[in-house]
Amino acid sequence: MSELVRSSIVDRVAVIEIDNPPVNALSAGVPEGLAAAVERAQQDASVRALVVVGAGRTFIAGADINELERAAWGDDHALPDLHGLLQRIEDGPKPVVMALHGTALGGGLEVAMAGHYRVAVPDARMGQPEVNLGIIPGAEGTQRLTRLVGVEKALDMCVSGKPIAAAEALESGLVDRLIEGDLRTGAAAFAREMAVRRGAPPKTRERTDKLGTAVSNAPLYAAGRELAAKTRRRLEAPLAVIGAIEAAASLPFEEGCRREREIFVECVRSEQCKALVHAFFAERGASRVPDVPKDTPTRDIATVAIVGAGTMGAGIAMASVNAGFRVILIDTTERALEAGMGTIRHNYDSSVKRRRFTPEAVAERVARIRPQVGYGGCEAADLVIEAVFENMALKKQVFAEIDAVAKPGAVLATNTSTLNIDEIAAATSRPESVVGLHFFSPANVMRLVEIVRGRATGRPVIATAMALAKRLGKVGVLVGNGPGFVGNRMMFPYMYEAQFLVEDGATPEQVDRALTSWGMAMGIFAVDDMAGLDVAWRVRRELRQFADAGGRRPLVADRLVEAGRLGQKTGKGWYLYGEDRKPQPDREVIDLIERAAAEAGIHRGRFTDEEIVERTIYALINEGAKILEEGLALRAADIDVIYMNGYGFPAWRGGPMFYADRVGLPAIHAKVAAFHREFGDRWAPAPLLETLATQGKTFNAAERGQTPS
Ligand code: T1G
Repeated sequence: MSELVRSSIVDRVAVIEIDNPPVNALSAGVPEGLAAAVERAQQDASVRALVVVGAGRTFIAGADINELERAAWGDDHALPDLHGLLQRIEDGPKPVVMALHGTALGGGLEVAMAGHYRVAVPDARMGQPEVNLGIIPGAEGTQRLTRLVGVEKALDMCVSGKPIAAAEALESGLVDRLIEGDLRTGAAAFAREMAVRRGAPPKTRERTDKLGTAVSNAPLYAAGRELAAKTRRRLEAPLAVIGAIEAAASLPFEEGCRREREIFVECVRSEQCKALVHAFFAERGASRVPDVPKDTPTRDIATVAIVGAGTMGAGIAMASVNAGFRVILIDTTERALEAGMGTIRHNYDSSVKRRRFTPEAVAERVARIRPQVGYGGCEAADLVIEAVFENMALKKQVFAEIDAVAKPGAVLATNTSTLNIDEIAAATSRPESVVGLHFFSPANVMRLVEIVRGRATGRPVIATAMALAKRLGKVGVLVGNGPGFVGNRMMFPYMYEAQFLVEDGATPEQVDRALTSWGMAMGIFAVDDMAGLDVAWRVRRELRQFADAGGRRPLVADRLVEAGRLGQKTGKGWYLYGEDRKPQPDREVIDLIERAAAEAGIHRGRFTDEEIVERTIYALINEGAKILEEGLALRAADIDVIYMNGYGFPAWRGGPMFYADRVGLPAIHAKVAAFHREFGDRWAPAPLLETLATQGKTFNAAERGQTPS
């Protein structure tokens, strides 16, 4: 018998334990082992009831996504098919109790729903997250969930993909009882209770009481579609899953299952599934650093000092207290501190309004932030994060001050988004303790943290930064120390190309619309306005961008800054902003663009959306290829993770490098080479792009796996 599934009999209850670390996924061997164990227990005369439980930290977290990935790329043998297992569980004469802890997700929840009863510990969570992988539940989940919780709740869970808490599962009928104390003991006791009930144990598939009628369900489907269109823009699976739920409510079980299967298989083969599965593994792969193994010792962090109470510092303070840390928030004046604490309170107030936090939880968090002028008490901090203005001289001064007060062993981090970490580290006596932690704004919301490795950054410091990102609920991606690191370095050519397009005849609005309809969360001009035009302006100076007079310089951005149009914060930038903060096109800007173009003798033309997307997105890809070649990113997938989590790149396109792979590098290269001929050196194809295109390879298969320098 497979060791993936173990059985024991305790007081006439067979306890079947699935043991497939780390998350008990239904990898090959698990469904077979489970089916055999169930069969044996059903036939064993000494057994009266069955309990199925997960070993380790969780119940089954779903089908094995490695197998799903193979299926997505065309291997039909890898398509999960759990029908036989589910039928065997449900049809047995003795009650089967599914005992849930950790997360019962996807195929895990589907297995659980085939059981006759479900019990759970109070902190267990259950969900059908398949839509996040571009698919729908593929093991009769849409059919059984709809029967257990009704159409409305099933729609909500399957469209959002969000798991629900055990208490909610109990209330909605997904779970029959919560078990306080030891799960196995409680589940076995429950199973014995159920074993003495008369008649065959209840089969989920035979339930019809919550299915509603065509008339009562119609508005629910309509609302589901509206929700999917609004919250899961451009994703196919959340819409597709509604079709499967409709089938559950309107067709006999077997027919509904067939319909679900058809939709499931169609989704598995989709482009979006490939991209989203890539995104799943890319995110988890990002924490692997070849020369910093998982067992590298990390430094303990309990207290975080943050220097600078501006928007960034305030956001980082919130992320830190949300993760349970104590925070010392430092600035040079009481006024700056008051403003920072004001931002924090304002943000938390809106979380309370949205019911994300209770007022008590917020009060407790705010109380863990100690605002103060100066570094007093800073020697208690395990981690100091500098979040001051993006100016090298200032950062050096702050680091010298931090160095003088921080305790030995403290991690010293800079939140610079573009500047040289080594130069900053050199202002201290301990460059091995210095690392970049490039948070994205708003730092309490955005998931990405670029972890910047300086020349001297120690391995334990990198391991600590990686662990910290995870503790903050963020994705940390290690990047090398080059101007703009990875994300911003790629963004500049993308942003400037958009500005050139505007000088050449497009409008900011047209460019932004082309990008958002292609899938970007925001257009680049709206992004620039949100960040503040002065940010890029300062970077242009600090990094001496365009110091080389040979290249094409953007003509408009500096003039907007000089005119005081700094973006949203001044009510105008590329766009005009009213109370609602929605960007409105501004004739003044168009006039300015037209004047600048005329003065420079630029002939203005028209562009299709496709041309706009190629000029901007291909600029991103070409720069990504250079970064990869220079070793500033460890792998193409890391660049994808950065763009999907920090720059609003659509996950269903898998990130810029994955997208390029899917378009085909020969086609991308040909276009970049054509732009090179047309526009000159800024479009010189990255040598890596050229090589891979010629060899018929892809970025993601050609991972370099070397340490960023
Ligand atoms: N298959 C394979 N590997 C998985 C996995 C899975 N389902 N889930 C997690 N892992 C690996 C992950 O790659 C990582 O590996 C390690 O486990 C820890 O994960 C038929 C077809 C369960 C909440 O979508 O949401 O069922 O990097 O770092 O933060 O309808 O993992 O260490 O080598 O994320 O504690 C549906 C996906 C599948 C659940 C744990 N299920 N997983 O979070 O750890 S499709 C899902 C998660 C399906 C059916 C369909 C989370 C987690 P490594 P981690 P974590």
